[in-house]
Amino acid sequence: LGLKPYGAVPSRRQMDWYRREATAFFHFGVNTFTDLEWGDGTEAEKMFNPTELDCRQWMRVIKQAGFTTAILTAKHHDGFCLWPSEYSEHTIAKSPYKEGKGDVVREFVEACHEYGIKPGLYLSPWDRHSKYWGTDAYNTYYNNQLTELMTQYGRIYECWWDGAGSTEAQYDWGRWAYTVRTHQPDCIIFGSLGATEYVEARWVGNESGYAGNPCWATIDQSSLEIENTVELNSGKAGGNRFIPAEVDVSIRLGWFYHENQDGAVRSAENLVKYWFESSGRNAGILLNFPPDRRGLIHEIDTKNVLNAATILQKTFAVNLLQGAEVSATSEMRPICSADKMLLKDENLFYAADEKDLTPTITFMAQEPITFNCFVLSEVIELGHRVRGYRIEAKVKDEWKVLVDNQCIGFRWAEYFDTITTQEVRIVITDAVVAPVLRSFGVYYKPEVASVTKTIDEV
Ligand code: IPT
Repeated sequence: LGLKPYGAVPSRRQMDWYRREATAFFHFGVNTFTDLEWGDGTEAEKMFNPTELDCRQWMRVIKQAGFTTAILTAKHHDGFCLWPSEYSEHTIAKSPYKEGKGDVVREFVEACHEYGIKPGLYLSPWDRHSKYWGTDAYNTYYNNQLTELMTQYGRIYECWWDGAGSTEAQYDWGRWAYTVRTHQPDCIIFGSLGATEYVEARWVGNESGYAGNPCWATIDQSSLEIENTVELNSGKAGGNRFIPAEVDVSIRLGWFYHENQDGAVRSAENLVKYWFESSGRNAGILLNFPPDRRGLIHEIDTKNVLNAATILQKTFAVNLLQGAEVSATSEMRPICSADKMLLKDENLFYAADEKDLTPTITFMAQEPITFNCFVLSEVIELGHRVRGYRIEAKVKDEWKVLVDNQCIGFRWAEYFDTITTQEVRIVITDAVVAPVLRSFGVYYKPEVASVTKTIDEV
């Protein structure tokens, strides 16, 4: 076809990461029992004692809510290890849980496998317990723990390097990245600060649950290095690295469970908004569920996330443009004709004529349709090519602008006031090379209130 990639493009691992779509985060450890967010490392191991721990319950909930991947805090900043690390005395082996024979990392990974969820692990670089932290010996200590996690628990899909507490630290990131790469060919590295040379997914610059508009997957290496939160949020068109954003946020106020935050759980409505502002903005979902002192996802969290998932499933069940007549001001016929955008097969897509940077693609539905959101995808494997576009609907013979945007990427989705029309078009207003678009759909998102009553308390 002669379609050449433009600029920085995703790796095979990053495409797998995009396609995994939604990852659940589990913050669990001594903080769950001390009611803290950041333990200082002096917590007694005997504090850790979940009474009904069941990682399978976690998996049932997230699976039903449409997640494909899950990440567990194997060790948070307090240094307490949820697995019996050979290299530390501050571990689950000294806790009353299963009389010191427990291994939550193992339980987690086994539950993942049982439910077809891909496991990932968080191992905090900042360690407030280890006497080695802040010295060169810590590089070996951390590397040993990382090696345990990367070699004893099967295939791991994401390694999460939290930058918190590590601004001044001098770590041997290259050695740690080498450990991940050697043992885990499918493992994406999330990270920041000194690790930027090795990271494949970036922080989105906030913990409030939204990517920027735009949110380019490209960004400059220099912005990553200084952790420029504005650029982390929006990326940079033409940036020299392809490092897509991951939107980590908690379903509750805190990352860890606190009973007094049972009233501060994101509502289904809020979670739907989160989907649009992360997954719908060319970024990854990383939604945290803090297991409680029983070791279970709390009932309120379960109910809200399942209600949100139901809304999203209902919304995207039918593309209202199915069966529409598609035309474009230019198209690479026959292989990349514009009608390919309505086919589910991701190997079929639309490409504008090589010389046409500003095509318009028009969709004429068989009858008037009523919708309030759209989803548009670029063939991101070929790079961010589009730099500006509008979505318009014909109303009473006039084209009405629904959205006027810059970025598409793996997926761009947005909702707006409900509109009824028979004709919709995508007007590409700016591109650096001829646009290549994978799919387009318009949908009707029901009110959250319409489903909340149909789901029983779990
Ligand atoms: C913040 C870190 O500074 C950043 O590097 C990244 O790890 C981020 O957390 C992940 O959410 S620290 C937080 C208190 C904002």
